[in-house]
Amino acid sequence: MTDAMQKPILLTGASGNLGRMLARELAARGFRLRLSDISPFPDPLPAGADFEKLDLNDGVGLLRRAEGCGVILHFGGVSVERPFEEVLGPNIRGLYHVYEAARREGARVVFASSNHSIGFHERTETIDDDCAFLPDGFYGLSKAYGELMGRLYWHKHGVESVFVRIGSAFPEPVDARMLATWLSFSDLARLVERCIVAEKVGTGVIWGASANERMTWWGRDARAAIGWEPRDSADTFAGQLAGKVSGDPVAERYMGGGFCAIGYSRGK
Ligand code: 15L
Repeated sequence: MTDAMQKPILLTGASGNLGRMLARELAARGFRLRLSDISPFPDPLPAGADFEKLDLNDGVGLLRRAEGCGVILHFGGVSVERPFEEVLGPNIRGLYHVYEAARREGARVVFASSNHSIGFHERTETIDDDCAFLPDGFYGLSKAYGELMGRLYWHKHGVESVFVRIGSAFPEPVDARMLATWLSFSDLARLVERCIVAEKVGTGVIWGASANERMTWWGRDARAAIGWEPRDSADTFAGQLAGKVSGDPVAERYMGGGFCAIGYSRGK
């Protein structure tokens, strides 16, 4: 058992779809959770968890909330493409507050990064964890910034981070793109558990997708070091979803899908 396991774990974004699922799953595995979100927690509080309403813009509040924590699971912030001014506070300033709290506590950060940090890679490529950031919007840019922030805090302060570039974490895949990008809730919960308990992580990138046959886009990452392999697969949905494409040439060409097409003005 690592030191991190004996201390409470701060989960930001606890009231979001992934936060709620992680709160439930991690509490069931015996972790002591401190939940936070700008919105109220919509479920009954899991055993061993408490909740506090917290804006990621509130640096002092975050420092206080993280006191004594061994791990910060950072799932908070804007989670879709939005105008720059809306992304700035929660996703840029908020990340600084999270990393300052991690530095002060000597805590590990598990950052919910996204495929949208690399969304403008073409689907014909296979890219590794050291590929170029090619964000497909201000949201994806904030995720790339978060990964770089994590590297800064590792090299300067020894703060460990796992950057999980989540594909599409939903209860089920809903379109043809997700036959490649889908990450099941159960694979995500086991991944986050491994990120908490792994002895040493330094800084590592994980491609957050289940064992989908169509996932030819994402190659090498740090999963072996963390001790994680996905178990689920979107393949069983192929029959019903293979034809469910957007019809937009930009969305279909790039890994980020529809996010790439938002406000696209380059000429198709
Ligand atoms: C994300 O990063 C979003 O948070 C989520 O809503 C999905 O759009 C997902 O990416 C995706 O690319 O499917």
